[in-house]
Amino acid sequence: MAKTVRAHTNIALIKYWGKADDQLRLPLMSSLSMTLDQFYTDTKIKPSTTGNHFFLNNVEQTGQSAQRVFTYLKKLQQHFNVTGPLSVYSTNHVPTAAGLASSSSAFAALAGAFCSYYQLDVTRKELSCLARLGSGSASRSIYGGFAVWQKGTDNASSYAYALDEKPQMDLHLLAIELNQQPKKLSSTGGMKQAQSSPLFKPWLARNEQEMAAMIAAIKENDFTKLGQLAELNASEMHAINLTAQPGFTYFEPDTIRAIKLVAQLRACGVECYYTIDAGPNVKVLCQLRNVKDVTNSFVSVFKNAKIVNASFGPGISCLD
Ligand code: 2P0
Repeated sequence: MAKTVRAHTNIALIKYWGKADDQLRLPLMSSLSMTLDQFYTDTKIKPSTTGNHFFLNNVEQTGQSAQRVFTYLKKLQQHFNVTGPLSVYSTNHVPTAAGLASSSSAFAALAGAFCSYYQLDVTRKELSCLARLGSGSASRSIYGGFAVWQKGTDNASSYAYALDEKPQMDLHLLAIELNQQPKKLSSTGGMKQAQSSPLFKPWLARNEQEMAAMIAAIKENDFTKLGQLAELNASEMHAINLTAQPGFTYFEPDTIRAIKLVAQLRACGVECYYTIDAGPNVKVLCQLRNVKDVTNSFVSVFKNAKIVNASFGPGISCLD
């Protein structure tokens, strides 16, 4: 019996922002993420007699998002030499209020649901590779806590592994929704364009060093180091976008205001750091004792901002 599979969203603290192979979604750099408890996708696959279907939150999808799912299913079917039309039922528990992208949890859950449907016995390492083929960041959503996606050199060697699934670190991520507009440039498009920046190669050359420093910060349970490294890495990624040829940015005026607010809070002794993905919204890293102060400060500056307090989430699981 096919099962419903749940995968949680992850946020990269060391970012994946460039592909070495578009088809296989092999990254140019290794990355490291925190899986979140608050945001997840549940997916189940059932047989179909009328071609492929994709239902998201009970609404049948057409157009690009459905096409991406069908292309991915075809790729997996070819890989495992199986056939047949499928109906995919997904529920996204990623509140639009959080402004978080959901492709990491979506493709991890879909890879898991596919394996459950065809009763394929795969390891988590293999599942991570399969999820990667749908969306790079999905490779990391197989695991809870902190996950590392080692870039690898081919389909078999580019997968994520669990660095620490039950971290002891006091770490919260406040997802601050400043802007609900859909982004104009996809991640796939943005990371391609970014490679034209003169800063891209030097950043790539620093990847190993940044990964090692972040892994050390996690092993030493050093929140300050983790926050500093995450903020620097995110700033580097966005500086690369600005200096691409032609340059672009995902920032909106409120993004800059949020960055300044984080700096002000720190100057006042409220330790917090930001990380920003391929969109205008900001995620703030802090410890439990500062969650209230950070939240209140953001609410007072951004009257309409929605804020979700997340911490470590679990790895992929079957629900029924
Ligand atoms: C990350 N992001 O490491 C980076 C940081 C956004 C900024 O992975 O093209 O949806 O499907 O492999 O995984 C978002 O990109 O990209 C992403 P594709 P994906 O989380």
